[in-house]
Amino acid sequence: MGGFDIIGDIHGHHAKLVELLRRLDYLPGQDDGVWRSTNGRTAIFVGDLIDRGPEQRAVLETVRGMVDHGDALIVMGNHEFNAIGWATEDPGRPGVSLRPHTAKNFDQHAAFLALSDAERASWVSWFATLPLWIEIDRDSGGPLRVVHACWCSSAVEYLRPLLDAEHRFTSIEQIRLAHVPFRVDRSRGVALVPNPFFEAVDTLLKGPEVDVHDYGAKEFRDKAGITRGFARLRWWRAGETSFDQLAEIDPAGLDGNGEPYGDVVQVDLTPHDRRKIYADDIPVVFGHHWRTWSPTLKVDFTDVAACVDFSAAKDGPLVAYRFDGPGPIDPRHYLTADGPVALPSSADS
Ligand SMILES: [Mn+2]
Repeated sequence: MGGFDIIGDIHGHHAKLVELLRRLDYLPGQDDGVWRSTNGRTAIFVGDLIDRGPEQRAVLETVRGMVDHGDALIVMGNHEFNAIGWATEDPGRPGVSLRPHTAKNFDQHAAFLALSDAERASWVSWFATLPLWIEIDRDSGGPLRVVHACWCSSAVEYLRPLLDAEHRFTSIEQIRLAHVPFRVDRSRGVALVPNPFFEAVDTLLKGPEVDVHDYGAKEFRDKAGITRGFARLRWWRAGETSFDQLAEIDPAGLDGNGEPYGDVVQVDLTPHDRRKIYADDIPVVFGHHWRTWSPTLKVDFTDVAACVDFSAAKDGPLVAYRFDGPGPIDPRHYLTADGPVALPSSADS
């Protein structure tokens, strides 16, 4: 009895969600249609319900029904955060949204924008009430931490006293602050200084990045063909120290000139960037990072950290991690609609 089923980034793929819920022994209520566990378990969604996939409304209705009836918890993903910014006028700049309505931002958000204005407004006001992280203590079946992209203790502790007791934004002003990378430091005249509120929210919802130039590494092209000088950091890979192991750059991809990238430089992370690597012993489950099924030790999970985003937005499976209390992360607790992980060692025995 009890326990938590932590479900990865859905991105509008309702068919995958329904298949996975059935595999997890959840069934829709005969009276209300709300999906709930037949074993007394609780689902936890890591965010990114929307964008990309074909069934935005169905995903939102299924998940919200579960959350409203106490059958699921959810944290905010960067796509929910971006939806809030797209739809919210900057209080200081009438007519201008917090998130710019650029072509690139439109393309990323197009599937959700296909819903009517009134419907979107209703979903966006729900998004604004979602917590930025969840902590479950030992008495409630933990310890367990859930966050969309990255658990960074300094970011969490910076935000904790500013957010409400459930780690949610408290005002439009906070949502505005979370969109402003720099602020004016009046004590220094017109100097623009980094805004720590933006940085903390950005780290939790989008993950930390490293500047490739700090390591003498080449810029690279991402999946969308955009040249990037900052690489996502595989912050969960505790014990690794080298840039090539920790920076998310595909050696089989292209560099900034469109040439094959080749080997990524092997040089130790700077002390500044090393502080972004998870060093706690409390289990953390997260999404966002477009892993490739099936889960691999030290690549997709460690003893204390488990990613559940295996690219359901594209061709990958929607994945759950079944958390049953203390103990190291166990790959046999990963599950897709097709079943549990096929482990080479257990297949032989
Ligand atoms: Mn994400």
